[in-house]
Amino acid sequence: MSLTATTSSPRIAHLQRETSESSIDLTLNLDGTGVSDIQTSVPFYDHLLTAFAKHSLTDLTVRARGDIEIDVHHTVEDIGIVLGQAIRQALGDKSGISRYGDALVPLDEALVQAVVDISGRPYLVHRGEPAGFEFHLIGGHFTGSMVRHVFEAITFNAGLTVHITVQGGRDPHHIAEAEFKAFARAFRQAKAFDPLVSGIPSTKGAL
Ligand SMILES: [Mn+2]
Repeated sequence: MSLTATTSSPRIAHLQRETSESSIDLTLNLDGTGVSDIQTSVPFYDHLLTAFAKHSLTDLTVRARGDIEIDVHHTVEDIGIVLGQAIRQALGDKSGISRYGDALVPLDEALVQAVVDISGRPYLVHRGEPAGFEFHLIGGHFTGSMVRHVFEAITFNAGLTVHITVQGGRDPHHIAEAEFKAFARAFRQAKAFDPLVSGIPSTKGAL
């Protein structure tokens, strides 16, 4: 059994994306310590991505500008797309990883479960946000509906199967933050190298 394939190349990605709606520069290291430097021009999103980096032990640098004078939507979604693409690229062939992860994370009254499968098959099941959550402007600028939209963007572009279930919660800030923390913790497990795994953890031989 050889483990060399699992650590042969650094799991790092640097992507730039420029459109008429946003300009994004993102660097990610899946084997980091959770250090982040995030300036998206959307303050609450900076908060969420900082939490993701910290709790997934992913080093993450993001510089983004966008047409936030219209709405934060384009900038927030586009960063989700680039983050997903960077995750997929950095994961490489997925040799030696655990593949699955799950977490149940509270933030005061909010409680969120996240389950991640680094499957290569994009699928998001997202449920349980309380009625009206999608219309709330968190911090006065971040629309609640964008939380699911970001997970759609990450999941579809990274090739992950993700189930996120909000089990309880009242405060929109708590709920959104707990969703990102739960996803981060589950992803941390899934991307981690498992010393008992040799090669790609799939009966198909590919993920
Ligand atoms: Mn959209």
